[in-house]
Amino acid sequence: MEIAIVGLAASGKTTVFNTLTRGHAETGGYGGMTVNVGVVKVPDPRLTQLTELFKPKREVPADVTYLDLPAPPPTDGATANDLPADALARLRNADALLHVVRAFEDPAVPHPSGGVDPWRDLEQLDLELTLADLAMAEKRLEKLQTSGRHGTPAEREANERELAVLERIVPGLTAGRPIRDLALDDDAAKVIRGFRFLTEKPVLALLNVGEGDLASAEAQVTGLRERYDHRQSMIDALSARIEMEIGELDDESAAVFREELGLAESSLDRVIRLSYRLLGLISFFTAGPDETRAWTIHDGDTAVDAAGAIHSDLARGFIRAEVVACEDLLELGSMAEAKKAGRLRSEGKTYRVRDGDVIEILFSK
Ligand SMILES: Nc1nc2c(ncn2[C@@H]2O[C@H](COP(=O)(O)OP(=O)(O)O)[C@@H](O)[C@H]2O)c(=O)[nH]1
Ligand SMILES: [Mg+2]
Repeated sequence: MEIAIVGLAASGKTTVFNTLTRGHAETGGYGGMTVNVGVVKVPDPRLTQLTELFKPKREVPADVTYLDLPAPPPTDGATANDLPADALARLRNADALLHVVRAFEDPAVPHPSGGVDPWRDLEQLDLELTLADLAMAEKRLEKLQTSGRHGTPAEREANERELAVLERIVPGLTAGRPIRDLALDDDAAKVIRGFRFLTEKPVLALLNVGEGDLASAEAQVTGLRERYDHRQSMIDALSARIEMEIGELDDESAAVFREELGLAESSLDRVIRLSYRLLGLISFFTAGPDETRAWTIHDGDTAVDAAGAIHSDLARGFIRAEVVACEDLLELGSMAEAKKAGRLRSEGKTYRVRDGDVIEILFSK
């Protein structure tokens, strides 16, 4: 899973990136045009408990990659298209966008557009993303309209299908509507998958609130949620400055500090949890003497999909899956005990995997 951190200049993108990755990328300034990349292990207490039970040689958590992309210089009319080509390509490849929105006041960090106004900033960046998609969609649409009737019958048919989807998307984008709001069905989504449109990606907007404004953050979030009525979109808040400081403490001091501030969980845990929900992802586990491991699949995926996430050979030669819920296994203490208690189930190809299943795939080579 790859999540791109986007936002206007000086919104706190790099600070959020450092918080999530416990990194030390340079903040302030436009950071040149470098792209920061950080891989974060997904914290999961269930995996930790499985590891305590199985005492394997290694533990392999799921991971998430965060990208911190440079904002184009805040000149009038700069758009996402003004990103360097490699940064734009990485942005297009991301599975979701983490949109950092500035809500903190700090005279030492002037806001590029004057005063702090989260709603204006949220809309402004969305507009840039919409324009970037529109430019691409219109160009392709024109091309198809002029030369789409050439080629083999199969090519013409594919062009017709693409044309039909683009003809829906372009008016939407022109009216400022992100592609994800169109709720395209699977077939339509497949036709345009290659474009990697930016406004098709799920968005987690993170309000970066001031150190002293944590108490009022919830009200701000509620207000924005009401206005930002897009599909596959979530709004949350954090104080990136505080989270970065907490990240530099040892675990015990961090817990004390968190308690004092009334912060229930680390922003890393929270952002990851919300990202999973946003993307409709779940985890299943494999466990044995060699390793315990968390795997990421989509909610709705079947036992064969899970096998395929591990290795394509397992999907190809799939016989059946032995499945036990993680809580049952932890409670009963071993696979053998789970079996005795009738909690270990044999499931076929079409079994819909549940979050937290511990799975062993039986397959023929
Ligand atoms: N007071 C305050 N300053 C912040 C906060 N988050 C970021 N900053 C500062 O704002 C400036 C820009 O932050 P940076 O992360 O580089 O923003 P970016 O341009 O979006 O990557 C830096 O000087 C940060 O220290 C915050 O929550 N509170
Ligand atoms: Mg930055």
